[in-house]
Amino acid sequence: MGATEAIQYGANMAPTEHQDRGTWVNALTDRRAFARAITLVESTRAEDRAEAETLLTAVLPRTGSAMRLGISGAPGVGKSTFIEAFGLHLTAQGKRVAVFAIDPSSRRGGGSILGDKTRMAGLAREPHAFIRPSPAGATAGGVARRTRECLLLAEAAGFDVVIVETVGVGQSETAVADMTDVFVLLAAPGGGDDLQGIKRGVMELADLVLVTKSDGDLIPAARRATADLSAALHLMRPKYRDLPPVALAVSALEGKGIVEAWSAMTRIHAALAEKGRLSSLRADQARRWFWSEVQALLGEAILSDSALSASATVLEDDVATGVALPHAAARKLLAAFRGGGTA
Ligand SMILES: Nc1nc2c(ncn2[C@@H]2O[C@H](COP(=O)(O)OP(=O)(O)OP(=O)(O)O)[C@@H](O)[C@H]2O)c(=O)[nH]1
Ligand SMILES: [Mg+2]
Repeated sequence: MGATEAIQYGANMAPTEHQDRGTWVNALTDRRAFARAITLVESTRAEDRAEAETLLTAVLPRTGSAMRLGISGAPGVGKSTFIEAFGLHLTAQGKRVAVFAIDPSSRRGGGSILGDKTRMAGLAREPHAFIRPSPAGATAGGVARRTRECLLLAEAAGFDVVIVETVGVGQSETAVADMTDVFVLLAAPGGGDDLQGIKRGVMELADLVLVTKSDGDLIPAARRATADLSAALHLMRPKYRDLPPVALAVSALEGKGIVEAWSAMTRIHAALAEKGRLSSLRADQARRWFWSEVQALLGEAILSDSALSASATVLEDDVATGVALPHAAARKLLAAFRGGGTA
């Protein structure tokens, strides 16, 4: 079973003449075929890209039905452990859950697959769950581009909830918030008055804040953190006036607050869907995605041309040394790009 056939089945498209229905039926639950489709989308090889694009374009009409959740938080806050407990809660309700990760930091290297699969061992074994760790060594922007596409594939393959997890590094939170419907921020108990070190800009992205590890000795600290964060959220201008973000305490270890967290998320999602805000949010996200692809492709086109990339290097140096104005240098490069020559 090839990746393309698996997704075509997921998209309920009519099988072509040479494929029998039995093969297609197996494909829906064939995780390996789905995994291969994801690998195809993540591939950086030019010929794979062409096939991936054909596949994605074919499934596009079948996308959009999942709840897209972003989950973020500092290293060690308990993201993986929470997603494991949360994901198992959802699969127990018969929901299909896909988890993707964006980790722009290099701290994991090649160990990421093993690390996350071990942390989410129960969920990884679930037939209704699919976990894909972040590809190692990629930049946040590069990973985010492909993760958006993986999210669409997962929807076409019938996943009900798609989770995109990110560690709070660089611009990854913004990237994840910009591809999901509901953005959930995880905060650690304790950490004093500095609100667990959460950047204000990140707090403003949150639709819901969950204070993790609310168990055992950490209960009082978690309670304080929840109260502090609630107060801080109260002072901020909410993204949606009728949906002010709240802070809830959870314990993935003891399974506490998981049901409440899920109901908070579904409440937010339903309220967005009801008033047509979800479709306009997604439309805005797609527009921004388009423009970031335009920028990325322009950059790639310039760098792949030896004369242009040589000009770019010279201009970059001029800009760095203060000889040239960045805007003027960029304009020069673009003129060369249009003319097909050096700047
Ligand atoms: N007491 C308690 N410890 C927890 C809980 N959830 C996670 N932990 C512990 O916190 C540590 C980090 O948990 P992870 O789930 O790996 O955290 P993470 O945010 O995924 O970490 P990174 O992927 O490295 O950013 C582990 O030692 C967990 O056992 C919880 O609910 N209660
Ligand atoms: Mg983790």
